[in-house]
Amino acid sequence: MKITKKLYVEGMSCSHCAKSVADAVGAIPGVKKVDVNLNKGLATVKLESEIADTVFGAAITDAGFTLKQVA
Ligand SMILES: [Cu+2]
Repeated sequence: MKITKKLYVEGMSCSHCAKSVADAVGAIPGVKKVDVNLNKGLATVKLESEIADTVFGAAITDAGFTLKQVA
């Protein structure tokens, strides 16, 4: 099973922020791949299984950013 989700993240202002988000989201078990687009404030994740939005939200909050929306 392959799942792709788009995480809209608020607060990223530079490449270091983007890397922090990529690392935080990438560390969640079940996340296969993360691509962060800084300009769009978007992290595209590929998952091996379903992960609750709240799990992404917690990881992103811990990294110092805000998850606005999941699509
Ligand atoms: Cu930054």
